[in-house]
Amino acid sequence: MRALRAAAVALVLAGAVLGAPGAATATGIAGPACDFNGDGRSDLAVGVPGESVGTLDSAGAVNILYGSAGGVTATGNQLFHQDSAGVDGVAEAGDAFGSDTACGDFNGSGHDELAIGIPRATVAGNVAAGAVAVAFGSGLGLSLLTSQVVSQGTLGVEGALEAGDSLGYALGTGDFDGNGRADLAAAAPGEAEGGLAGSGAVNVLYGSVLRLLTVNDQIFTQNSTGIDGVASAYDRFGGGPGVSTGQYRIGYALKQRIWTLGDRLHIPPHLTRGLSRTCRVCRCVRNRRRGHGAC
Ligand SMILES: [Ca+2]
Ligand SMILES: [Ca+2]
Ligand SMILES: [Ca+2]
Ligand SMILES: [Ca+2]
Repeated sequence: MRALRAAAVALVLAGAVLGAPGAATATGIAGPACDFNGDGRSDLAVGVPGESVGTLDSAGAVNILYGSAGGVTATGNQLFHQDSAGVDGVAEAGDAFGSDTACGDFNGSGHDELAIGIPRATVAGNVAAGAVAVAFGSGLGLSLLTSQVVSQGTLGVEGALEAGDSLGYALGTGDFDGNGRADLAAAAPGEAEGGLAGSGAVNVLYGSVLRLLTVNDQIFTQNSTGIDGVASAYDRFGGGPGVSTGQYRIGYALKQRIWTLGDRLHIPPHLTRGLSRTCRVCRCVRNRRRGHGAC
């Protein structure tokens, strides 16, 4: 059973379950299956991880646009960030709220919820440990007044809270146990499985009548029992391509071996031998501007 669940997680995170109810690709745009207000029309959530909140650069935000008879409309649109009323935690520069989003009806209410990745959030002093905020759907649209924020520091959630985990870097949803309520897969590609820096992990949390459960959840790495592959340092299991991490947009191809921690860009020395640190960062930015999406 665990192996089957892991396979489902990988498919959703790869954006391969297109068209499944509530599923969203790992692009930072949740849609088209999301219906937050239950009116039968899909709604759109657009992550803006580089958005400034006040003077806080790249604290991040999400724009919510609703469907109408004429298509997507600005009427009733919403803007969420971590300082919005009802959201646990506070916005901080570089949090990258909205780096990825995914929707699903976690509580079976008939209104989809929106999960929002905050991969660079500092949690209990752990820089870029990351978290996921959930805004709940209602007849009036998404509401943060009953929002839920989960991290690896949340009581019951699998995995140790550590700096650089980057939980929420990529999100996926699906009904993994087939009980009619959507479940959430949240990648933590910076997880250090068995001390292997950046080998990566995926947390899976299940829906319930009220909200996502923080018990009976799971965590998968390439070293999990029955999982093919072997966890190695910087594998970045769960780190899909083309997802913003705030200041840098880096294609996390498997084995690319480049990752971010806090506000710094880390590149293993053997990849950059002979280059100054400035050159390494410039090369990264230049490649991004050329549309390579990678350093
Ligand atoms: Ca709708
Ligand atoms: Ca719901
Ligand atoms: Ca961890
Ligand atoms: Ca379920």
